[in-house]
Amino acid sequence: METLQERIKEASSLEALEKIRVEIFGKKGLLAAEFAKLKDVPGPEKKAFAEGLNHQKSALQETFESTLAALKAVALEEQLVAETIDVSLYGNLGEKGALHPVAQTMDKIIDYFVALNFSVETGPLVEDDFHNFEALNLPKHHPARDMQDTFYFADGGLLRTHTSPAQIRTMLKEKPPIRMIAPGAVFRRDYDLTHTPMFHQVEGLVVEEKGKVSFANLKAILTDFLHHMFGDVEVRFRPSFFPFTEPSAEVDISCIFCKGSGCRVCSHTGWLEVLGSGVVDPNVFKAVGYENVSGYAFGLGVERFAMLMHEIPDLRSLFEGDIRLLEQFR
Ligand code: 2U9
Repeated sequence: METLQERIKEASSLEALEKIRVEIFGKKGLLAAEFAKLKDVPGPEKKAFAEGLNHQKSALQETFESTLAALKAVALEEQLVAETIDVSLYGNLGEKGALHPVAQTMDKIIDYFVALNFSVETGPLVEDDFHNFEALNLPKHHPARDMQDTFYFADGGLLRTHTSPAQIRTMLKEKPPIRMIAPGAVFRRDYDLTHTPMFHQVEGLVVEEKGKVSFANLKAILTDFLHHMFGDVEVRFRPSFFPFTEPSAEVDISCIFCKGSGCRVCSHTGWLEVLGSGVVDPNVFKAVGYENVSGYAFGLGVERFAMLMHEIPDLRSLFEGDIRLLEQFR
């Protein structure tokens, strides 16, 4: 029986102890077998035999209980260590946000011109007739001033239809030379697949002493700029007309989707129109009091650039705030 005491004490886990319990105290266990012998013990010895057995049984039970308590304490300690919560650890930080694709595109455009020492100028969104139209060689009855295109306020003020008034304000405030870009929101009464009532432009303006800059400089800088934005593309200049530039050109790149062989995006022409540009019309310089200067200017729609760079088919999806679209630009 001494060895049974030891076996109980040496149980290394609750499972091991349970096995020993069944072995000793179970219905078919060692104690039950000992008690069964009682019936064969001769009458006079029965009492002493039973007392001896009961004594051993309670001694074994006592050892069992204390061992059980000790093993339970160890198990609890192990569980507590395993389940410890370290409150100093970082929690789940969630997912990182990102700039909106229009902001990312705007930054890439601005980075190019800042590297070439252009200043970045801004102006008010609510403008007046002079800065938005008159000074840009868009006289009183020019069709671009139509109520169809422009948001007017009751007092004659308006939401700027391009960022050009920022160039006018800069020229009125500073002397040449000017090397500037004007990024920002503009407003037009338009809404379909490729037009929203608010969109973003970046316009550029360079003004130097007369004769120092020409269409050749414009062509060189815009070609390099389009390579910065779209990589290895063909660039072509097409004659066009803008009231504020003369001569004027629209600038195309070879279609970035079909590489110029013709597809739906480029209407099977192989070319995508991406910029307007030209040599600044003398009437614009006259309006701001500049004399003996030459200059060139250009303009682009940022959303159109973002759509082409990321193959976004519907302009309106850029303004819906759908997280599934935005998640793709992290
Ligand atoms: C001044 C003088 C000239 C800016 C220019 C364009 C051509 C042009 C469009 C591109 C797509 C507008 O966003 S868009 O719809 N812009 O084609 N912009 S020349 O010319 C200026 C600006 C300011 C003082």
